[in-house]
Amino acid sequence: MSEKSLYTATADTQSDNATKERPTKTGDGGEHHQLPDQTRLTTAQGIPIPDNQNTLRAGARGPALLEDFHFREKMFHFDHERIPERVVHARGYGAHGYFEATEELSDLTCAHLFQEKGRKVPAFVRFSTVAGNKGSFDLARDARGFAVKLYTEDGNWDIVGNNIPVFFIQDAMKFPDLVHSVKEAPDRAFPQAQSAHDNFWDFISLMPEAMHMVMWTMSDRGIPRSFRFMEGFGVHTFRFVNADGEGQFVKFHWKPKRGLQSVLWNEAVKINGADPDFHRRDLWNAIEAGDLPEWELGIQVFDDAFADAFPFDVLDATKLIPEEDVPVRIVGRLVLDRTVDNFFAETEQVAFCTQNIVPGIDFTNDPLLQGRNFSYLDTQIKRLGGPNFTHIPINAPKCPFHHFQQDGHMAMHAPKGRANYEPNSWKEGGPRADPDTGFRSYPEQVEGAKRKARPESFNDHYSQARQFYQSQTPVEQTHIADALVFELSKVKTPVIRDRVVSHLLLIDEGLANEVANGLGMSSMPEAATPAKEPVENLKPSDALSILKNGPGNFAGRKLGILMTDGIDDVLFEDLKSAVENVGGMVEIVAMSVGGIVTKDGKSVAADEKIDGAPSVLFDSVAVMATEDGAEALAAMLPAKDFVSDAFGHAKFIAYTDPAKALFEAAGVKETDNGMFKLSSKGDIDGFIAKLSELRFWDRISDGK
Ligand code: HDE
Repeated sequence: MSEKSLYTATADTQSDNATKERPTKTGDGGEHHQLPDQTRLTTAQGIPIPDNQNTLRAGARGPALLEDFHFREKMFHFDHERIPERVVHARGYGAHGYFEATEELSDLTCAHLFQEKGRKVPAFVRFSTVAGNKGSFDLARDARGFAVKLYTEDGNWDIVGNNIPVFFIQDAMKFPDLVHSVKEAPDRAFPQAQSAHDNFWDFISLMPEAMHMVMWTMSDRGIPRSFRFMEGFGVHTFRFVNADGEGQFVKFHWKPKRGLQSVLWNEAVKINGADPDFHRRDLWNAIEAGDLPEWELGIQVFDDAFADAFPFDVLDATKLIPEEDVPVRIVGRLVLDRTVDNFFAETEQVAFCTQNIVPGIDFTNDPLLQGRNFSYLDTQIKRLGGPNFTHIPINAPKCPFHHFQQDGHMAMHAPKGRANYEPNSWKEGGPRADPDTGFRSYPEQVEGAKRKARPESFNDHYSQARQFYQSQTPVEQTHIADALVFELSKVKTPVIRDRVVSHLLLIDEGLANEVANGLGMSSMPEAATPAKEPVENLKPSDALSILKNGPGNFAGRKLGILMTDGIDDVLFEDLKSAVENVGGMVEIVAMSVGGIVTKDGKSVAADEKIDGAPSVLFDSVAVMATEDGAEALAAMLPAKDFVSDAFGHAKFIAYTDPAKALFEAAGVKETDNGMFKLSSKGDIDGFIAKLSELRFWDRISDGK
């Protein structure tokens, strides 16, 4: 084969991108097209590339030549594409948006963005799981990161929070141990993205301070339906500082506009198989569809007198302040309105640092927060390769900034002139510190003996865990017990299970009994010895329950309609528009992705083939089938799973009468009040009205 024919054949067999390649001068009188700059493929040095398919060789079948600078540059760059993933929160998903102050707060803080109602600043948010690696699945039972970067006019303010308001540990010293214990074991490198294993529970059972957060992660908060339907919390107590230098304590809350919602554990397990990207896809699709995710910013503000009287230490990140004690005041809103252009450049390279605060905000002495202030800056140097990560557009402030920092790896801002120190006496001498507007720390008095110690005020590890458990609905309490039984059943060492139950006895005896029974324990271990006797009488707090804070509507949720050929056009159109009218989305599932043909002969394309869209991906389902259609579906396992799972997961279900054959084949013999036969517009209205409750819990009275 001649060199020329080999070249042509290869170029012709390329995929889309490559076939766009134009013929180039081949030295045999072939055409030479000069492409416009933006479409001409070049090396990173800008040198035009004639052929992106073949290495430079000595003869078509000869050895590759080292002088092929194009090949070497391309491969060198590819070899270096990965940067270290985050040690924790490796799997995450981000989006752009804005924050708008809905209150003026100048009495509380001099933070620029709160000086005027309506002030807006750009924002970038990254949600994440904690334990899993970058390629792990979305529905792990885990806390979720909720990290917000606000590009204010006084610099970047990062609120690096979670969807759970308390943390496992009280002192940053224990963080590496906590994370080692929950991540895959170092010898076997599994299990991935889960806490259901010996190492985690071994550590936790030896760290009673973790019990409160364990209640949260074992609750439905650990398996959110979507990032859009979860709360965010700053966790630590921070300070607001006003222009007169007066300080108040503050805790930050993000409240989702669409209300709270979680999935069931049995769904989570199946979603991870059906769509490991369930959460990121959900966020992307919602923004692309214009259904913009939104949260309100709430603050709990309190003074030293409250802090002194509160039964727990406000510097202890394993405790929260119930909303009933200090109401949450809504002062702003966060809207996500733009997906990223490039995942790596934005979501992967974004560098959140708890130390990024602005004038008007300050830290407190929470020992967890103080440790984080070191860790985040330190980790960015490793991850992003040097001290100039603030030059990356996603991390750069959007307000003016001037300093004398210079050089280093990948420096992008080259200062001009000779003044690179201060003070100097040059005419163009550069920026100077401003005592009036510069960041000032709250002038807190500090004293004490230098020692490694935990204050006694951090000693009660069980009271708020109990309060959390007792604030849940019976369905939610059952989920917590089930989650504990599931996780501890994966623990192979009986003494670890015993130790966990010995702590549960101090939280709630009923819960401890349920878990012990679920584990088949022959005898109850003795209760653990608490560092401090728990308080029995904390009032339950409704704000801690998801089910008590549901959306009350179906907006932003998804109905999956499993359809067959020959269905009634009017009924289908009515159902679809009824869901859309309440702000919901509809996805069509059929036996083939080509879709179906209605009774009137109209083609309806499917979004998914039945095998790829189990009912766990939807908030509610409908089955619209003819007799023949139902018979065909009844012979398909994924279709039977579709309905039996929807039924088992307490979903509201609509169906056309002939579809009953499918339900029967799937073992759903009886209909109940959560199932709606559709034959008229009135039936549809009844179904839609019920959807606002999201689930028909009565169907699974034991909550499983
Ligand atoms: Fe983090 N945490 N953390 N963390 N954390 C990181 O920073 C750390 C803690 C949180 O989307 C790391 O850039 C220490 C609490 C979020 O990029 C690292 C301690 C809370 C994210 C780190 C904590 C968080 C991180 C890993 C104990 C909730 C993801 C890579 C003192 C309030 C941010 C990175 C993103 C990420 C350290 C505890 C939330 C290693 C030492 C408490 C949302 O710096």
